Amino acid sequence: MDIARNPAVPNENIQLADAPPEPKRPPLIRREDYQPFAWLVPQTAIDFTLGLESTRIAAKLSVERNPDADRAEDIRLNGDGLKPVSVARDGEPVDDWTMVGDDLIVKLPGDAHQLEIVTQIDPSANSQLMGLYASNGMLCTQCEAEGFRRITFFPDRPDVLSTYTVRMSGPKSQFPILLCNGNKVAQGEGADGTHWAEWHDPWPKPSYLFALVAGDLVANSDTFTTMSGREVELNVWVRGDDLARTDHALESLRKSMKWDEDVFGREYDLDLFNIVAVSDFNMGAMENKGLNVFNTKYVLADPDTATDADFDAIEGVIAHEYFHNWSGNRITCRDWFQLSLKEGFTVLRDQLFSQDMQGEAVKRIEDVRILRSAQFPEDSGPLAHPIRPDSFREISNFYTATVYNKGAEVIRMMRTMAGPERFRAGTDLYFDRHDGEAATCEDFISAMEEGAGLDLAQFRLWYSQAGTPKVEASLLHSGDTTLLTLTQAVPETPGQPDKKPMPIPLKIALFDRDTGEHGGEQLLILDQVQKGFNFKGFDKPPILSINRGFSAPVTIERSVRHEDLVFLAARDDDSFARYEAMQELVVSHIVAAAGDGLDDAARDAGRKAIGQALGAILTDESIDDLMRGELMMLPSQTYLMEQMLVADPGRLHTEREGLKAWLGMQLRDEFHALYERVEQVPYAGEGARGARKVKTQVLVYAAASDPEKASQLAAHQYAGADNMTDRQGALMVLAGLGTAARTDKLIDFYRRYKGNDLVIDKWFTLQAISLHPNAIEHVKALAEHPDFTMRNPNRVRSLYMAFAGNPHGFHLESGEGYRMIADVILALDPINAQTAARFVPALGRWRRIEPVRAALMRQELERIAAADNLSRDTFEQVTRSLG
Ligand code: B3K
Ligand code: ZN
Repeated sequence: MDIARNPAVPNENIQLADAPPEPKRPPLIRREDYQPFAWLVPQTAIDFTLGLESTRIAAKLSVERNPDADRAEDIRLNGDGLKPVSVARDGEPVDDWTMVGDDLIVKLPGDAHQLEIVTQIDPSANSQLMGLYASNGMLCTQCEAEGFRRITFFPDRPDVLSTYTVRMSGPKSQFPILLCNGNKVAQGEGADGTHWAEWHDPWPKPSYLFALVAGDLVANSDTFTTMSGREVELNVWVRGDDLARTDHALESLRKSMKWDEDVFGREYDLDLFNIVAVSDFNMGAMENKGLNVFNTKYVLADPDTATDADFDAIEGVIAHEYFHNWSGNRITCRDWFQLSLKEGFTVLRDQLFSQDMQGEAVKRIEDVRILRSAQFPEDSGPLAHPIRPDSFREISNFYTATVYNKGAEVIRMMRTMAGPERFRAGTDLYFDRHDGEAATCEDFISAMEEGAGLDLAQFRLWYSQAGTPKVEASLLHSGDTTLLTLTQAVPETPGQPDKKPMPIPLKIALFDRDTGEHGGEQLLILDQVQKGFNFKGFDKPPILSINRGFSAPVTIERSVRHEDLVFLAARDDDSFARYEAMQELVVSHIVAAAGDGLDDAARDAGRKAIGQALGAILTDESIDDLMRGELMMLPSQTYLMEQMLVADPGRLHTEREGLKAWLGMQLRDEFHALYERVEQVPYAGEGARGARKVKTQVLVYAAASDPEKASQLAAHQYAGADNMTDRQGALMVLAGLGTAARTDKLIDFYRRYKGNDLVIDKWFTLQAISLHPNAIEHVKALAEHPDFTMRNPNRVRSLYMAFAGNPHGFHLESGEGYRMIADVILALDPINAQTAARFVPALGRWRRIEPVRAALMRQELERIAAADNLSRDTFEQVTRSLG
């Protein structure tokens, strides 16, 4: 119907005529609109003439009609900010091309053609760090998702696979090392001090996996012999000064290659695997075929400059990118809506790897902590989306915890239901069936159904429905029978008001109250809104341990007695469930205290139960210190806020700190004894990592209960530290205190590490996340520090992302924290839109915050929305956040 004549909208015409012009909205791209591309591009040959300020790109595309697509008389090649210097078709220059927006349209009358397109770009002016850009005198690329179109005109979509041959030339003194995907097939010297190299990648790939690096780099090298006996050369390329900090990365790569052969049967498929570390990078790393590009943060480590957590993160990210060689590169995504096909699956693969390397129990707890602090808030806020989204304006906004981490949980549930062996049969079938293809999530699910023997008909809802399901569990005991009733509800999310029940696999155990034993773990599948399960043989109501191992990414709601949680926190044989019981005990207490409030007796009872559970943990000889350190951590304020429909960050902070102080006092002797024991463990001694974790946790409690004592202890730990974990832990605690040692040690740390960017990032972060009452003033001052720059994403994140994650500073009642982050978004948007947009979700949580602060947050979002020339990235996030 013609909308202007719609009688239901009488003033439509007038409004349209009088209204100011609509701001230009970037188009919405929909999953259901997918069409295969009209042309295939079997071969691509590119010649790069490299220069920091000017790089010339001559691309040759052989194209032929795609028999599976509608016929087209022209080809649309994506561009972003490019102008063609020249266009030739079948060897003849042509001028019958046109531009539609940023894209180049060239007429193609026949069934197969050769296109030659020349472009010229200035990498040094590329502050977005997408496409080809300059970083510290070197050139590197980032093409996922849509960066290749900033280099040359191309069908820049993941379902167009091409075989690439690349020639690159440039001044040898400036770019002694020339790297690209695949294998180097030729090299030589040119005129005037230039040199060149030619690279060929035999594996057809989408443009987002293209990579090129040119610079003055040195390598830490090794070899790996694959399961079929092929020798692969491995290199970790860095700047000269960083070479000594690359052993761990190289070793992690070797471990990953071996593990993927052993556990998933996947062998590497080139003779060369290169990793390059760059210091200006929008994210962690990138899995380009045979040439992974990494943020230095996930490559460089030694005990003096990297914490235990940094070492683990490096191992995990190296593994993640390496595993993409199969889950992402050999089998890629048909379109960007399928992103979780490669990301969710690869996160699961890296999590399983790290579980094998670092220990299953602690790794699982860490992964759940990340899911809860990053993904649960996403799922319950204005940016909620299913792991396979239905639409987007800017794909960069969908590299989210939902697509990655919830995506991994969804595949993990398949593994839980099938068991590891049948799961492996499913992944074998998937890899076999779709090798060399651009596949869909549906392809993965079908292979899993067939290979693993699962019926996933209803399970597909996990791909299409957003929102974290809530499961209510209640126990009814009568005679010797216990009835467990499970009820699920999937909350409403933007665009999805009505949800269907999903299959939720829950591992449970029922503990006998008298013996403290359970008769075995069981897997229950809750696949209806409500289901009851009967258990016999209990004289007294048993104690329920539920969602063991976090078998489903849901929240569990139940009314449970303190004493049962104390029992589970001290006795559950599932480490995750033990951790969970401790969390539940604390969460229920703080949420009640910060919500309706508690009277003195209730507060006392709650604290005592927590103190009893924590006391048992501090002295339990049956657990190692790594696990003890996990169990000692109180739930983060972000997670606590997530537990309340509307949270008052100030009250939560006060309650959480109050509890910490109380526990610190109450368990002073136990903490002291523990510290004395772990302090003796030398850096490389047995259990040393656990010892370091526990040490800093003790300081955290001491800081809340006895700041003077904590300051002395932390200063002592800092001064005596022979490693970054102890030094950073001590400085973190000091940064929150108002003592003289704070200033001393911050100055010392800066002097000691001046010039080491990654460590100076830590120095910024420790101050930005601190509990110090003047944290915001410190951040303001740090923004003026000569080492601060808006042009380096690591530095921006180290200061401002850290501050946005500091609830105590960000949620200042005055709204100053919100204003600061909004100012950052506006200032950063023209420089680096991807990084700017990543700050928006912090403000987007306004609906879940008490009304005074919520209004201030919304006001800042509106201020951003009103700005001219917002990037597509920020525009999309801000408009969705305003709702
Ligand atoms: N695939 C890349 C992420 C690309 C992000 C683009 N905005 C790294 C990874 O997930 O392994
Ligand atoms: Zn990935």
